[in-house]
Amino acid sequence: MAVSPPMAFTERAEQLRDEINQALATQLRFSDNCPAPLAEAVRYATLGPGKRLRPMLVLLASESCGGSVARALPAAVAIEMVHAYSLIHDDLPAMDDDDLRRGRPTCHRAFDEATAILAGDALLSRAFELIASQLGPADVAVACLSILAQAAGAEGMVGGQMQDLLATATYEESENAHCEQRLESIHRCKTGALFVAALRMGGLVASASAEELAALTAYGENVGLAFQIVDDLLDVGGSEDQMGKRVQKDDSQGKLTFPGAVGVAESKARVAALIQQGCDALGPLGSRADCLRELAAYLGERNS
Ligand code: GRG
Repeated sequence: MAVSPPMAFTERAEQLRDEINQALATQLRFSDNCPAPLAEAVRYATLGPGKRLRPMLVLLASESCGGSVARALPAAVAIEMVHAYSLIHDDLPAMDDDDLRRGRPTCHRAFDEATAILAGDALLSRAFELIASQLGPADVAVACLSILAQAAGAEGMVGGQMQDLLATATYEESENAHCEQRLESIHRCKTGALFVAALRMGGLVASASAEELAALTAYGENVGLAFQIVDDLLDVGGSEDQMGKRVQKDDSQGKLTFPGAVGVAESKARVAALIQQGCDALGPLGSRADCLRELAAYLGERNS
């Protein structure tokens, strides 16, 4: 029997994105107990055009450890819900005060501020409800709940956001020597924690060994930081059309960024090194992790 060639990465990514989008839409159907404007705001903010990177990381991590997409899907959908909540809250006037997200008005602009806050809250709760009710077996579900809660909470994403607010409020040129360390810490919590959680949940669903989980974690730490440095670079050099959000905001808000701290050329060099280290870490997973390697390369070169 003829063996078909491996599916090109972009084709595979498209296929996974379709599956994620379908599952997200299904999981965001609410009963009549949910007020209609709240359901509408949740669906507006979540189902809009996003890259779906975090759920894709869950699914590819699972596959790279021999697991199936179907079993990992609840964890994938849950982490995208947490991500969507973070974007809604990050855009609020009390945070980044943004009007544009994914090329459309932000949730609080399309609805109102109170509805946007509640939409974020509802998404966060729905994420945990989904894992608890649809991921099995029970010990894996409990482990995933714990991983996601830690990554999203005060010592992860929410803590990173707080660190970011504090750094912006106190940042002065004279503190440059400490900038890099502070930046890495902010990025590892604010963005990196969810990347690592995605990979570890994917591994756990596929009954990964300790060695495989360590490989996925190291990949997530390196690629997560690279992703955020690219985000900083795109804020300097990208366009609003490409990014679907306002650019050149970091500098005008006095934010601590990698290009600001080490320059554009050094930031690009760090991205390349981190992507390489991330891919090298995948050694124990062999060729089953090729899609994760290709995803890392894409993340290093993305322009949106
Ligand atoms: C306010 C609870 C709370 C958390 C805020 C993660 C975060 C913390 C805020 C997100 C805002 C932001 C610009 C973070 C930095 C990089 C990032 C996470 C960008 C958006 O992620 P993408 O590019 O977005 O994966 P899409 O739209 O493709 O899903």
